[in-house]
Formats: sequence, structure tokens, C-alpha cells
Amino acid sequence: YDRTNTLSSRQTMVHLFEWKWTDIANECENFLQNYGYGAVQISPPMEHITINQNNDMPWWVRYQPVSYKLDSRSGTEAELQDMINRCNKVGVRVVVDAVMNHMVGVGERQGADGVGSTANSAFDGTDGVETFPSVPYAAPSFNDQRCHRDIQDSDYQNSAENVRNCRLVGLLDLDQGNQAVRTSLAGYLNKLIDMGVAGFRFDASKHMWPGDLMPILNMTKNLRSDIFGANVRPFAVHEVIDRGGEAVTCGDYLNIGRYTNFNFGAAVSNAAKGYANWQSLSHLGPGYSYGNYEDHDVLNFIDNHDNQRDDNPYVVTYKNGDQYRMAVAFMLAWSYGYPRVMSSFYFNDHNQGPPNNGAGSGFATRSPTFNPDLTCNSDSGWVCEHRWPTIRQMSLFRSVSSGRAAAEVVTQSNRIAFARESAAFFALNGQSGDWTQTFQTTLPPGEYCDQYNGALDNNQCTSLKVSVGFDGKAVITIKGNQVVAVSQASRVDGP
Ligand code: AAO
Repeated sequence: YDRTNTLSSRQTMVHLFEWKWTDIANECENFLQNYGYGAVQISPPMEHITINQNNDMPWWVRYQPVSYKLDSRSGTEAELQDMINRCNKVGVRVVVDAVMNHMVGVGERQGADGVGSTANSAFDGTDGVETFPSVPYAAPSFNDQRCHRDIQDSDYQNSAENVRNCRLVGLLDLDQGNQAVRTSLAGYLNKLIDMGVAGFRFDASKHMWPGDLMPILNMTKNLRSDIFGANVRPFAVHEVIDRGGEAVTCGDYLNIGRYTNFNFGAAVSNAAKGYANWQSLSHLGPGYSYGNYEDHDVLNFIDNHDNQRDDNPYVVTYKNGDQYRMAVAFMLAWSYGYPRVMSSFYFNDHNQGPPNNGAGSGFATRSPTFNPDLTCNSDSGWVCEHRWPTIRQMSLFRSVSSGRAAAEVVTQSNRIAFARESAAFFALNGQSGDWTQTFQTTLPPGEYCDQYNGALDNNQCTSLKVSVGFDGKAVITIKGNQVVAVSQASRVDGP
């Protein structure tokens, strides 16, 4: 389940958090396919609760399933199908955020206190009642006999049983050991597979038993052969937050797909913030520090939709500007794992929902709008980190580097440079003074445009041009706190 199922020339996943299906379809066609993005992680597509909280609808309603009808804040089933078709047609795969651990919060009930559901299914999450007729689930579908309370903070250190059997922040905890529950969940996944998705991000896998996840995964069909070829299994990445010291570990999930490696973003963010030396990242990979497993085990990212909302995030986010740009660029340049780029909307408050048209419209999500330079117009409320000039160029850099190991690694204090064998070269200077040196780029002779502060445009460089000699060497100056990145994707006169 660890194969990404992307085209080999497209190596980066983007999380289009809270985007509508119609907007994602356009994004695949108009942008993603041209910038090396191989897959898009979408917000949960199943029916979920609706609420009005302080005249807004929080983003997290998407994580409270009411049924597996494909009707959500992002759109209808028909719109979802159209988006999957159009993205696949241009070689961009769809990865679904699948919420299998739980249903709604205890006490949530259709019609109570302005709580509704996106496809109008009835449900009653009253403690002990717990009915979801549209699935159907009833009280025995849940884990109450094993644990009838919330997970406590201390459980995370002490009890894998409690982490997996009790309720995560009050969310009614499904019993994946129950055969009928397994059948419902596998049915949901299979419906999406029939529609043409490439795989799943499993929400809260930490809170489900690997021994239950495996049989559910094994009940899934192969992917559509007309899109993916014969006998291809779905991609799976398990959301397991494990930075060490907990009862549930990411190691528990290694043979059922990849896991979300929160240790990667932490390490790169520390360097970007100046708390660690960039030089130390020359060892970032399997065994670098706790939780950094083999290449095929990890999904790497700088920030995600949860930790970007922390009070004082331990990772850098779009709010850190240049530090963030550098962190994401390093992730995409460095040869480790399957990288995921976060694409956000602007927020001040943790709960704030995506840009929307207000209560009168049922808080209908607004579409992004675009500037002439292809970035998103901030007035539309969308950050679109994936469209930032540096990040989109580095996604192209990643694509041409695929399968090439890091080579010719050069380190100095707070500086790191490396090639991706005959495909690309990257140099990061974390000191304040210039760094000038002759580097072995491993690239074929020619002229290459810097992709960090510019691009190849109409066969010319919009910023720095690097000349590589017949010996693969180039003299390059990297200014203080800057990067130079060149690749086969930025070669003047083509490859
Ligand atoms: C909402 C309301 C709640 C209400 C509930 C039910 O906010 O007040 O009780 O409804 O009515 C999202 C929101 C929730 C929201 C929920 C449902 O974040 O606020 O609840 O939708 O609408 C744990 C889980 C992890 C989970 C994370 C948020 O292990 O799976 O909490 N992430 C996913 C999604 C997330 C979603 C859900 C799951 C639920 O990505 O968006 O929730 O579907 C430690 C533990 C982690 C634990 C965190 C937070 O991590 O290790 O397992 O994550 O604490 O409790 C450092 C530390 C590390 C710590 C980490 C936290 O790294 O080293 O130990 O910081 O960032």
C-alpha cells in the first residue's frame, strides 16, 4: 500500500485543504499538471455535520461523518466524480482523506441547536443512542463496551488500548473489529476506488488497531485498471502523530502503507527558524532521528492543517514567509520520502472556516481567484502555497530529480549543497554572508536558471543564470540566507 500511484514524472502531493471539487478540477487542468504535482489530497468527501458557530462554519465539521453519502461542503457526488475524471485525464491523482475512526461528537443530533447534515440524513449521537441510519450504524457499532469516555492526555504515554478504544475529543468511536462496521467502511473505500481515486489518507489511524485496518484494506478492490493498469493496490498513508514517547508508535503501521512523518517537518522547521544547523540535515533520512523510517514508509511535509493552527507552532507555516519558502524548497529538493505541500486559506482563529459567502448561503465555500503571476489573489482568502513561485518551481525540480540520489553533498556551518545525480543541483546558505564556491553539479554542460528566485521563461532566466562546464562544475554565489536551485526543468535550450 505504499506505492504512490502517481506518474513517474510527477512526484509531489498537494493538500488542497477545503477546496471545492469544481475548483480542484480546474486546478488539475490549469495548474497542477504543468507544475509537476502528481496527486491532490482532498478534504473528506462524505456527508458531515453542519453548524453555525459565531456566524461561521468551522473547517473541522468535515471530520464529523454522518454517513458515507458523497455530499459535503466541497460539493456533490456528481461534482466529485467529474473532478476525479478530469484530474486523472491530465495525470493528477486523487487521494481521499478517509475518516473511519469515528462519527460525530457525542451529543450531536440532527436538528438540535442548529446542527444539520450536508445530505440531510437523520442521525442521533446522544450517548447510548448513537444511530446513523443512512450507513447504517447503531450503538453496537461503537466501542462503548470497551471504553465509555474520552482519551485522557496521559493515555497517550501510557495506554495504546485507551488511545484506540476511547473517544478522541468526544467523537463516537467506531469498533473496526465489528464485521458489519468493516463491511461499511470497505464499501465506502470501494465506492471511491470505483470512481477512480488513487488512495487514501486515513484520518486518526493512531486511534484504530493496525490489526483492524489491515483486514479493511484487504477488503478493498484493486484500483481501476483503465486508469492505473492491472493489479494496482490503493495507496495508503496513515495519520499517526508520533514524535516519540508514546504508547502507540508509527512503527506499528509500517506494513499497511506509509505513515505521516511529523518528525521531518519538525527537523526542517528547526533549521528554517535558526534553532538547528542546516548542515545537520545532510543526514535527514532513514535513521536520522526517531520515526524517520525508510523512504517508502514515509509521507513527509513541513506543516499540516492541524499543526499550522497550534498556538505557537513547532513548524513553520505560510505565516513565516521566507523561512517557510526555504523549508518547503529544501523538502522538495532533498531525496527522502513522498513529499506533500500544504495549501491553506488565511486564518486568524483556530476554528475559522474556509472563505465563504456567509450564513445566508449556508457558508458556501468561495473559489480562489488568481493574479497574472499565477499566485492566488489574497483577497479571495486562499494562500495557495503550492502556487508560490518558489514552491511551484521546486515541484518541477522534484519531478526531474525523481529516482536520483543526493550526491556531491557539501556542508559547512549552516550551509548545505547537493546534486541529484545529473538531474538537479541545490545550494542553501544559512549564513548571512555570501557563499561562493566551485560546485560539482553533476549536470550536463549548459546554462540553467535559478528556480528559487526565478524561473526559465521563454527560454530565458528571469533571475540568476548558472553556467555548467563540460566537467559538470559551476562557480556559484549564494547570497546570505538564500538558495540557488537549478535542474533539467530550468535548462536554457531544453534538456
Ligand atoms: C471538534 C471540536 C472539539 C469537540 C469535537 C467533538 O474542536 O472541541 O470535542 O469536535 O464534538 C478536527 C479538529 C478537532 C475537531 C474534530 C472533529 O482538530 O478540534 O473536534 O476535527 O470535528 C490527535 C489525534 C489526531 C488528530 C489530532 C487533531 O491523534 O488524529 O488530535 N488529527 C486528525 C485530523 C484533525 C481532526 C481529527 C483527527 C478528528 O487531522 O483535523 O480533528 O477527525 C499529541 C498526540 C496526538 C494528538 C495531539 C492533539 O500530539 O500525540 O496524537 O493528535 O496531541 O491532541 C507536539 C507533541 C505531540 C502532540 C502534538 C500536537 O508534536 O509532541 O505529542 O504536538 O500537535
